Amino acid sequence: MRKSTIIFSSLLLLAGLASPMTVCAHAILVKSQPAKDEEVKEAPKQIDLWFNDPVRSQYKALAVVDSEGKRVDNHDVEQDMLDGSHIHATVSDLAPGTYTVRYRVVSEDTHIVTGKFQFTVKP
Ligand SMILES: [Cu+2]
Repeated sequence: MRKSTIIFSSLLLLAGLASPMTVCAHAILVKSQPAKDEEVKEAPKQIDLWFNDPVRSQYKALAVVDSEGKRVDNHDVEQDMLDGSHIHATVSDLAPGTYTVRYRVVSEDTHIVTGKFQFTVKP
């Protein structure tokens, strides 16, 4: 088990122990570029995600995979220095097709937020 996996498991456990009455204010994805289910004519060079709140700089992850599950991002996820709610990663030259973006961030309230969406590059 990788160390990061153990840390995530611990965080999940902590989150589970928290009272259900706790006011939850974890970050949610509010915008992306390309947008969810968007069909773009030009292949994007970069994938941008915006959350409603700044997210922690640690443990953020953003992966883009093609329809065969092959990873096409450059493993270079970064957080905007001035806007902590904005993360981005660059992608290699994308051929026409449908791509899935998967993300995982840790909210300020320590909750892990994961999600995915697709976009399509038109021929
Ligand atoms: Cu939360």
